[in-house]
Amino acid sequence: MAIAVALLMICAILVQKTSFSLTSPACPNVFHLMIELGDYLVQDYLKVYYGLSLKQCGGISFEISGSNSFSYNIKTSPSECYIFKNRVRAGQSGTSKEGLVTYWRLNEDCPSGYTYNITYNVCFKAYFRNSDMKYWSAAMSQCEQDGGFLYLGNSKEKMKIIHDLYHRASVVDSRVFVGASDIAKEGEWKWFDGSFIAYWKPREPNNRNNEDCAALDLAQSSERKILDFECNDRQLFICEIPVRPR
Ligand SMILES: [Ca+2]
Ligand SMILES: [Ca+2]
Repeated sequence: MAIAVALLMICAILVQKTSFSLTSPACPNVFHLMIELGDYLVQDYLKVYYGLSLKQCGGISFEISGSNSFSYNIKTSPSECYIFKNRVRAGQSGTSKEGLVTYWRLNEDCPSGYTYNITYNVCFKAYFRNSDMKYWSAAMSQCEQDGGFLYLGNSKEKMKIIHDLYHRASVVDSRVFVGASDIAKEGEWKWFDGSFIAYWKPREPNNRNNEDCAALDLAQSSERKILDFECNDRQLFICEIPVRPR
């Protein structure tokens, strides 16, 4: 226990928002990305602690072998700290719990097969071969296994990177799965981090035959290329992994 307390003292959590603002680098090896998870508590947490500070919660997550994300709730009293083994993201099923914010520990480098993008500080991999085609949930699992998630296409500029990737590859289908769904609640479309989809391909989403998973139609030249698609259709996909700031 004495060792655990000592670690908590020296190892402050660093929180990285999508704007890449950082807190003081007291523990430069441990960076976290803030995920606005929202109002669902994913139930398969390893442990819950009460009354810890955010930094202490991050410190405990760091100490527990295999944990790489945690959720923190300041609306409860005392505050609640949920430690997860796997990445937690929006769209997973859970019980209603207001005010949860989730943090992911960031990888240091891109895994093999991934390409680093300096603008967004993420690694990308396009699974664009015929044999890569997967159902949406299997595609998400592949990305999580790699250390990230399905592509987060929440800005027009970022979409351009994918467009360029697509035009360099010879692919069998222009539609690729990305990291948004309305599985948790029909019609409520969220990216993995809890942000809403801001623009769609014309006449989408239409929920035809109950479509709950997002895809990009890369044959569309405008940025309005997101459509809702059947989750149980095999498609190409793109993964991204956020990494520690350089
Ligand atoms: Ca739907
Ligand atoms: Ca559709």
